[in-house]
Amino acid sequence: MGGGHAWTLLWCDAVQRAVVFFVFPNILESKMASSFAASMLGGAVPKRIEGEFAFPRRQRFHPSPADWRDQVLYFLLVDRFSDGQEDSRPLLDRQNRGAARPEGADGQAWRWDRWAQSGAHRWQGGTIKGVQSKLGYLHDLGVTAIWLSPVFKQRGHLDTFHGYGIQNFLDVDSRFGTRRDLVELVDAAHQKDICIILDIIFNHTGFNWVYPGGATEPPFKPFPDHYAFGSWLGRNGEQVGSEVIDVEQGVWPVELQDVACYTRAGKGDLGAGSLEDPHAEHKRTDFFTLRDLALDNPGVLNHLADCYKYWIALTDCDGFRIDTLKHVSFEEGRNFCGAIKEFAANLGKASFLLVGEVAGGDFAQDRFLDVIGRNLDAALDIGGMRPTLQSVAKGLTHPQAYFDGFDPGDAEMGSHRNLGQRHVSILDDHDHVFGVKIRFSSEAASEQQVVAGVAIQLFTLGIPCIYYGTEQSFAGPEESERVFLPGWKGGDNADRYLREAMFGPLHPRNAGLGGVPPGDGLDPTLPGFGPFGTAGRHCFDADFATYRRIAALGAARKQFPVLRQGRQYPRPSSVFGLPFSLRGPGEIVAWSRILSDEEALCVVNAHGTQSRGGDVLVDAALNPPGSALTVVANTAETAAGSGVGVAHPINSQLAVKRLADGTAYVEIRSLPPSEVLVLVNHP
Ligand SMILES: [Ca+2]
Repeated sequence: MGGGHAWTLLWCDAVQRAVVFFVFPNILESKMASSFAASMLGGAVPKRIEGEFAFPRRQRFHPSPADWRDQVLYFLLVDRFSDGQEDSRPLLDRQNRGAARPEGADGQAWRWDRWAQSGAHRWQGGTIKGVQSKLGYLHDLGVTAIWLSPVFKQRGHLDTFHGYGIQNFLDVDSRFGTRRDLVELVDAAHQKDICIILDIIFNHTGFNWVYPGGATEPPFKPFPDHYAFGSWLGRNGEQVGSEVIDVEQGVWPVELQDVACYTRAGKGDLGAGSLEDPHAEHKRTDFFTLRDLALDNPGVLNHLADCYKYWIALTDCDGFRIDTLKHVSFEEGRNFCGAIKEFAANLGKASFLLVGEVAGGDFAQDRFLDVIGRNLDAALDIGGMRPTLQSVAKGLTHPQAYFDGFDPGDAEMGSHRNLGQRHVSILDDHDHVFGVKIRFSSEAASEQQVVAGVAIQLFTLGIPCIYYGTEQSFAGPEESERVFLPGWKGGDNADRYLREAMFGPLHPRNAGLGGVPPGDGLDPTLPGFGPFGTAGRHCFDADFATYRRIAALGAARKQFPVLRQGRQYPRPSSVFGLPFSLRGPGEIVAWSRILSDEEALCVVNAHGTQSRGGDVLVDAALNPPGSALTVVANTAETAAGSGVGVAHPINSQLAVKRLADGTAYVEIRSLPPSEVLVLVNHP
């Protein structure tokens, strides 16, 4: 086809779209979804994954990003992020939290046990439409990809707001919205150059059946022993026998109603057995009441892979975060990931992202990346490095401990981290598999200290992921109130405190079926699980200083490829003329990224309450005599709103100086606590 002809077609298409947009905006919207999506959304949710419909091939889908190192991920729990109704409630006044602790429906004063109960056991009301309403907020923060917690249909009678207990693998939970909502979210996100990553589970299903005698968590039976099947559960969790009749019973699609799909080994130890053993206890056990899938039985793995191909084809999403990957065998992991990658590639999504959650530490992450190879793009870096990153940013640990983690010859995960694209860096998340289950800011020296941690994520090797609420310095209730909180820093449901509802509902949904739409389903007897121990106030504050600091750092990262793709060099520094060295905890943490002839120097003050400075080494060859570095980001200036009186204001230059032996350095002075500087040699 000649170029001119193609151009004419393109031009006609553009004009047609413009006309359609102004005259019939809704038609354009539906045109943008694939024909597969249009046909799927026009009918009921499929009951079978095999044979009921045909998958699309080579249609026009959104291409995946060329290089995921360029992306900034944002992880949110759909139930806890936004309901899109923030206009109906005020922004939280952080200085006056008492005003956002209303008395209960019974006239009793605010009670911490009720707030905590709401957070542990109730859906709060966040929706997919709510996420869509915050795309502008996330875009301006610098987010380029959103990782949604699982959106698939859960059991109506259970309060699995986290989404990891699936009852129907082909439908969206009605508490989150509809399949159409998800398709529209992906489309709207793509229009803002934001990717969507879905969180998927193929190791287990929800609590959809019981063992014989109604047993829920019988003791583990080692391979090849297993239990007989008991009964499917019905709409209310009642036993309905061995046959599934309607869509609220048992599990869907139909293929998963074959009891041979389940390992049925009971409840074992999630850490027991060798990683290398496909029949190890940690691979065969149920996840408490969540039922382990027997992926080694013929057909089961294909059914699961097909369910998730359906979501790629339907929504045009850009990647998957794969839950509990450690609990499937290497071979099953490799086969599943290969099937997904090839399907996506055939739709034109050649770098569809697969990120694995491999619990159990750096060694396990490393092994899965090695064994699955190119079909597993990256692992979540949730082992030893997450607490190390936190501790370095707080000035409690020597930065060497962090940078050593990139050593290909020494550290587990080092050879993968050193590639920059094989790990997703995590400062906080919803689980904190290692470490105390409180957010970074809960025990920080200041509101802005979390920015030091995010800066290290954004500017060192890896794909950074920001956990929702980080940009608002979420910390839970003030210290004086924490003594009243059940499970704070340990005990039952301690992870609730990692999961505040950012949109600040006044009340949670009703428990069980009473909270399932239709109907508003709110429970007036409990407060909503709002941020900082409040209810009825949202916390989407784009003027908040932490948000603005992170946005400024994200903008610098977007502008300079060297900050995303450059090689990484920890930088020694010197004070008072002492020898250059990688300085200890609570001093400045400095490193350079180098790409071609460009050097970017990143400096973080790891001291939480005092200013810090030093002479920081830079590359002598890239910064010849007479040259200077230019400041391109200064979080202290961003927070103040002006460079007046701020050391090293944005666009100012620092001369590169030299020792007699030729060592090149710049003089960083008076960097305030937890603030960040970025300098480049080619602005
Ligand atoms: Ca398993």
